[in-house]
Amino acid sequence: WTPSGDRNLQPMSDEYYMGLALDMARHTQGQTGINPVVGSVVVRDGAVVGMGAHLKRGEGHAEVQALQMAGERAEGSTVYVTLEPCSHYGATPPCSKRLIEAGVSRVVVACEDPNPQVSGRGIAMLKEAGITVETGVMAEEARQLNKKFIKFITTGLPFVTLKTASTLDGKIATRTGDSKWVTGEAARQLVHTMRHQHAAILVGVNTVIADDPSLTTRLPVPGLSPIRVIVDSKLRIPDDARVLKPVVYGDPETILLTTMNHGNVEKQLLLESKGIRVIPCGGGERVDLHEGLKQLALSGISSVLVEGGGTIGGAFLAEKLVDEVQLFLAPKLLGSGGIDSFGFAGPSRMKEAIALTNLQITPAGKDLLLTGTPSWE
Ligand code: AOF
Ligand code: ZN
Repeated sequence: WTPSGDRNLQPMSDEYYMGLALDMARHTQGQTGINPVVGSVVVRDGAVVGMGAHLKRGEGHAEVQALQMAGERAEGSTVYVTLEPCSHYGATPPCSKRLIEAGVSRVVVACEDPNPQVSGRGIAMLKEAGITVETGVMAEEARQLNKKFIKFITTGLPFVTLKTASTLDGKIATRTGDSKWVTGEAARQLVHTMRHQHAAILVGVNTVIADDPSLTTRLPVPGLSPIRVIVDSKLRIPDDARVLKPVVYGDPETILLTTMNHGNVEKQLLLESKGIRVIPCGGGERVDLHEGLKQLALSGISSVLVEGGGTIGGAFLAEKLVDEVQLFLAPKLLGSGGIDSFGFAGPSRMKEAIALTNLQITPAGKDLLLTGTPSWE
């Protein structure tokens, strides 16, 4: 939600309070695991009496946190919530029940919960109890904010973001392979923010061999580092690669996606003895990426940031596995011979090109960030 004009002078309305709830949800992106991000605001007699967000899977839901702050003032209040209150017993009891018990008068909901365990039942429970329920207030913003959760809960696959940083002519490195740096500092900070907001980061083994990246989140303030996933069909990863070392302390959070016949059992055992998970995906020459994503989802990973190089990004596109692209474009030209950002065999006809919709262009320092949704019809 980007306010237009003076942020201090927004007319008070349902959108005004929902905007605050959405802001709280937005700022917790990356920390709720497979759960959605949710914010809630309790308003009584024209004043905010409670605010809350769902902070972590297993902990209190947003409405419960907000109601707790409101205490007895929740009675007769209006509660704003960015996602339909739940109706099921999960890690916590149903929020709809809690709202009914608190005696609230009105509940304003941005969008329905796509979780099949809820989907409409929470709203129905509230209505049955005589509470006025309004839905669809800032629904599009709310759905956009939870696009990763929506994909995961409805398909059983993680949301896949493909990120690249290239020159205007689509090159990620020069003809000699030099790639430091394509984009500037502002763009690189946004990349680290993207890492914080994804459960896993994925690269091909060639990137590990060429650059030995650590794939951690590094920002001026501490951020959450994603689980590192390396696609390595023949287990060629160097033993001393940085991605095999722990992020801070404790178990290294690294997963290798490989093939059934990688032909290197000794290496697999060595990696596993270091706490690295090795998951065979398919019996072919290359890792079956669809199977890989399924395996990651089964491990509780609801979003994956694919960060290079050109071969892996191209493979994800060729397999139609990408939900969103984040393309950083540096105002530079490298000419022929450089490495392409998307190494897939292109189509022969222009009408078969992968079209991007929902295009957004944002300046990122001296560079541009172009966001789009590939249409796979
Ligand atoms: C809400 N408010 O703040 C959130 C909701 O395992 P649990 O108990 O945390 O339940 C997770 C499910 O609850 C999740 O898949 C989604 O359907 C809903 N999340 N619901 O009313 C919240 N985080
Ligand atoms: Zn709930």
